[in-house]
Amino acid sequence: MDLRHGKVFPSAPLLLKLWITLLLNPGISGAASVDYDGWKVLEVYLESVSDDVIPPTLIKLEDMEAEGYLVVLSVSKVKGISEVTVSPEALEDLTKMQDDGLITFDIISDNLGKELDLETRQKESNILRSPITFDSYMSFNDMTSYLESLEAKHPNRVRVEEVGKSVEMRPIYLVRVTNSIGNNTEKKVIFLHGGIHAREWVSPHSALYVIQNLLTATSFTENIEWQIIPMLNPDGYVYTWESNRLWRKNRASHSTCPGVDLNRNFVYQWGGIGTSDNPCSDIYKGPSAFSEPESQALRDTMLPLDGKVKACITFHSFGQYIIYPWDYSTQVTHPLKAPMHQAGRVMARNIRKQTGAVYRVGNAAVSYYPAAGTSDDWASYAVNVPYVYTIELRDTGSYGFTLPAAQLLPTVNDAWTAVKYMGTLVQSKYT
Ligand code: 0X9
Ligand code: ZN
Repeated sequence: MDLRHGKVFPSAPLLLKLWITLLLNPGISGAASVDYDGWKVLEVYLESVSDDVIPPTLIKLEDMEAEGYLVVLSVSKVKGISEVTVSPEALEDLTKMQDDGLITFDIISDNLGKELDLETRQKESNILRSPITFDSYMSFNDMTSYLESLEAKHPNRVRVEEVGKSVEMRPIYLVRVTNSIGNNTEKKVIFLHGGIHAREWVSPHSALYVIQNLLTATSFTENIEWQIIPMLNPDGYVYTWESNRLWRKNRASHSTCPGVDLNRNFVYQWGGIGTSDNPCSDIYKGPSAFSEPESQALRDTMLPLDGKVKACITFHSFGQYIIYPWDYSTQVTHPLKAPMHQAGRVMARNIRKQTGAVYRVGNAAVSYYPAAGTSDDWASYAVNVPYVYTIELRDTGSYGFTLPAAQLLPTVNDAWTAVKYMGTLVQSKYT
């Protein structure tokens, strides 16, 4: 039982049920496949508390998640709810808890499995189209083939380098795009990374869409070198295709519960608020800062660029937020809050004009929730990047992580619209 918040939860009979749930669904934390047929999606109401306090119900939900009891899909401070998905067996217990006044929830989707079946049918066929079209989700192998084809097609503008290998030895690629490769010593860098969280499929797709768009014109690559790691967590991504669609972490095996949340594994403020030392938790920080080869790959690529990187954007989903550091505390204001907020608002305005989607802008800890050891706080602190953002892409919760493929193109367009503004801002301010 996780006692890190000084609470013992759930109660003994629930624990018994929990182990039955775990036996029935070993893939939640282990290696077998998870079938979400019959799983419901709930909106659980969170207490309204002050900024730097985690609502007690959210602590309960995170503890239950670490026990394999449910999966937390999202937390919205603004709406005061957390979306979770539960097996039919676990729902019985949650209903009992609701009856006992311990929790309040509404059921918002009756069968997550049905939505996932639809998604499976929408996955791309094995034929790789070039240019890639974003009308369906790409497998890791298709993404890799696409990236490996780029240098031959654009020899003067692209370099694709392996900057590390994942726990399961898959390549982590860095794509560098500029106007003339080789002539780049003085160029400012815009750094993008995607795919930290395995189940957030729109994230690596956004990075690929940006690469494709940068290559169709030369204006955004004038005087700038773009450095992009589209897929930082390839093992997790493959796992979401093959075994558990809602997997978030990498696939490290530090204990019987696999995986480290890579977005809690960076050294700056490592282990602070919004992290867990329980390996079974979805927000497990890892045994030490930078314990994971995937976070090391980002560190080793970005650190030598200290002072050169003028903007860094990391793509996540979902919720439609453009948020900036600090992530780790609601109490500490970033010295560059004003320019980051202002540019964030322009990105949101441009997205609204371009695609109609509404993105909220604000400080990550205050307008979203505090989380320590994240890649964006680290980029801001350790690489001195003046404009740092996490963009939580579509949607606002109707489908969440399992966004239908029909919404992929509009979503990656949101990302591209935001990124384009960063390109023009960096060009006008720093080159
Ligand atoms: O929790 C995270 O790592 C990110 N959200 S997600 O739902 N995609 O997992 C947010 C990280 C940004 N920082 C803060 N929320 N403080
Ligand atoms: Zn994420």
